[in-house]
Parts: sequence; structure tokens; C-alpha cells
Amino acid sequence: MVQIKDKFKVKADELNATVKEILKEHGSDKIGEVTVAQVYQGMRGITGLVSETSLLDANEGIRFRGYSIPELREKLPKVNGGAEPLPEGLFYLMLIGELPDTEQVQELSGILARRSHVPNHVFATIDALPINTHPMTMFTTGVLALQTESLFAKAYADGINKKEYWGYMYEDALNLIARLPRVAAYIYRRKYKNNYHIQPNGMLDWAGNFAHMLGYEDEGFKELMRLYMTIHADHEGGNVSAHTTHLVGSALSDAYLSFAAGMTGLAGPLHGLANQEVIKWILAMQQELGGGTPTKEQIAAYVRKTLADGKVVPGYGHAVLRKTDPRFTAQMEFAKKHLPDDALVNIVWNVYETVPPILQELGKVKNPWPNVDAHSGALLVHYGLVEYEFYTVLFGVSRALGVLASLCWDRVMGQPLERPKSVTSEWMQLFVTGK
Ligand code: FCX
Repeated sequence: MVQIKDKFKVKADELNATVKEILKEHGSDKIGEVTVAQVYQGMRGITGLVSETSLLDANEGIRFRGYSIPELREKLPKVNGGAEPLPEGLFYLMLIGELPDTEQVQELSGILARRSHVPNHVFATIDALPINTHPMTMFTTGVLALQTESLFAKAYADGINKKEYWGYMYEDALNLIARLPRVAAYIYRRKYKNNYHIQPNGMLDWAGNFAHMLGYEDEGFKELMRLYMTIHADHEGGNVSAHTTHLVGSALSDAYLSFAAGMTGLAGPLHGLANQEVIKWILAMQQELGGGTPTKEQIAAYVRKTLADGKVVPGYGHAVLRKTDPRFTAQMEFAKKHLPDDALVNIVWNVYETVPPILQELGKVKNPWPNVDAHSGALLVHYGLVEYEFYTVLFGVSRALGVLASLCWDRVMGQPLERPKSVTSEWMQLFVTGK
């Protein structure tokens, strides 16, 4: 069997030749204009990055190498008797650009299981943090502590040729993906389960083993983890976690440093932390109403109160998407199949019917529809994972698949240091008014 690494290099050589040609023939073609508003408003709509792993359409949602989420759920290999895709398969797809077969995914699962050892000093570093530290702080700290293992950093220090960067980045990416579930599960068990840890089971797939180490043996939860790890993996290159990982990597920081940087961005409430905020928001609403299931009228009143208090409704809106996030829909379908009568899930569905028209009324919200974070917490609560501060760590483990596949592409394509131009408002005033 052709090694995954060799296959990746063959694909990269082909694409490098194509890009060379594009740059030679069209290097000075224009692909857009930049307005003053865009410069001030978060660079929305400026095409300024190349990210090979996925592409987001505002109305259709994310496609990974051309495949939508429903297509991935259908076409990616599954465990025996399972219905959800194996996230290792998505990593293969993002890296190689082709759907893997079952044998190729099993090979990758085996590679990850064999590379999952986490050195003791990483656990000791996490242990040194107070127990009330947020799990995302523990997670990024754990990833930084793992940086001692970077083969790229060591090779760079030893003085390698730049043509060899990609190979070390590839090894670091695989090693880090292999180790993250162990680090994340350690944090969960330390913080919430009296420091009682569960050893990995090398016979399980990557997500199944993660569920096992977290302490959840229910096959339904393992299926949820496979779906969860698949749908959160990538959302093209401009989102905060992907862009940060790419940016830091462009300084030739290794995979551990780059990914940790990306995770500090995922930990923000407008990005990945929104998944914990959604459950917090629903629980606060229930508490305010004295428990029970809120009616749609009560939900609407609570939404208006949230807005009147100058807060955002978590789980709704998106910087690029302009319709219901297919990642939300995939979770809704999972819930309809496995837990249609769950009370919290039904609240999430009632919130879905209530929030969009209210946000639309504001007249300024560009996308009133739910994003991925609106649904995920309710599914986790159903299976007993109620510690919502941990939810963004799950998002982070999944996000590693996309951003680390992208880092491999960045290095194999020889992407340069990223350094856009910035100006001052004084400069801007002079530019637009001439005085
Ligand atoms: N509730 C209330 N107001 C909202 C809103 C929401 N859910 N979404 C957008 N708005 C407001 C913005 O705050 C902004 O108000 P302002 O002009 O007074 O500052 C206005 O509507 C225009 O914003 P818009 O252009 O539609 O959205 P942005 O691209 O600026 O922001 C995010 C996108 C996602 C940050 C925004 O919709 C939001 O804050 N949502 C809630 C948090 C959330 O769910 N984040 C997760 C997103 C995602 F899935 C992920 O990255 O993980």
C-alpha cells in the first residue's frame, strides 16, 4: 500500500506545478477590490488566503474537498455497524483530496493509536494549574507543554533544508492529532471525575477511543463523537482558529505552537466558546422561569431580554453563512434519530423556531439562523456530559484535523510569512479626504 505521506507529496507536487503556472500566467490578475468599510469591519469578504482543505458557500454551507456534510455522512467509511463517518477519514480526505476506503481509514486509525503516547510532564503541567482553571486554558497549556515533542522544531534547530519542512510538519501533525484526545480526556477526568483516569483502548477508532477515555461507553455517545469530530473539523481558512493557526505557522512556528495559538482563539465566546454559552443561556432561561420547559412565548421574551441587555444570542449568526448551518442540521437529524423526545433538545428546536424572526426584526443581523454551536450542547447533556465548560475542548480536538491538515499544505506549498499591511485612522482620513 502506498504510504499516506508519499501520496500526500505526489498530490502536493501536482498542485505546486499548477499554482506555479497560475502565478506565472495570472499573478497580476485582480480577484476583488477592498473597501474602507471592509478594512474597518473585520475584513469580511476579502479573499486573502488559500486553504486547500474546505470551502464555505454562504448559502450552501461547508464543503470538504467538494463534499457537503450530508455527502460525508453517506460516503466516508464507518465502524462496523455504525452510521456516522470516521473523522480519520475526513482527515485523509482533507490531506489527500480523495475519499479514503475502509482499509485506508483503518490504517490511519492504527497510526494514530500507535502515536498517542503523552509524556508525563504534560500531565504534570496541567496538574500545576488550579482546578478552577477553564478547560480551554488547560488544553492550550497542555498543547504547549507537548511542544517538547516537536520534530519540526528539532529539525529546524539542527538546520534542515526548507524543502524538507513539510515532512516534519506532517509527522508533528499526525503525532499531535494522535495525542490530543488523551490530553483532553485527562483534563476532563481531572476536573470533573476526581482525577480518576481511563487508559486508552488501542483497538478503538480515534473518536471512539476519545469517548472511552472521557468515560462514556454508550455506543450512541461514540457515534455522536464520530459525528461531532467530523462536523467541527474545518470551516475554510478565514475563521479565527484556522486563520490563527495558519498565521502563526507562517512564522515557521511548529504544529504545537501554531495549534495552541489557534485554540486560544477558539476559546473566545464569538467563536468556539459559543457552544458552552448556548447551554448556559438555556439553563439560565429555565432557572429564571422556575424550571421546566419554556413555551415559545417565554423563549421569545427571554431572547428580547438578552438583546435589550446588550448581549448576543449565542449559537445564532455567522460571519459568512447566510442560512441554517448544515452542521446544525446534521446534529438535528442525529437527535431526531436517537433522542427525539429529549426535553433539552426540544427546547433547542423551539429556540430555532423562535430566534430567527426576532433577530431579523433588528434589521442589522446579516444571518439570523443557527450555527453549529446552537445544537451541540444539548446532545452532550443527553448522554451525561453536562459539564458545559468542557464543550469547547471537544470542538478544539476536532478542529485539529482541519487546521493541521492545512499546516501540512502550507509547508509543502512553501507558503510565505503572512504579513498584510495595516494603516492608522490618520492615514485613512488623509487617504479618503486628501487632508
Ligand atoms: N445576537 C445578537 N446580535 C447579533 C447576533 C446574535 N446572535 N449576530 C449578529 N448580531 C449583531 C452583531 O453583534 C452586530 O451588531 P453591532 O452592529 O451592534 O455590533 C450586527 O448584528 C451585525 O453583525 P453581523 O454582520 O450579522 O455578524 P458578524 O459577522 O459581525 O458576527 C458572529 C458573526 C458569529 C460573531 C455573530 O453572529 C455572533 O455574535 N453570534 C453569536 C455568537 C456565536 O454563536 N458564535 C459562534 C459562531 C460560529 F459558529 C463559530 O465560529 O463557532
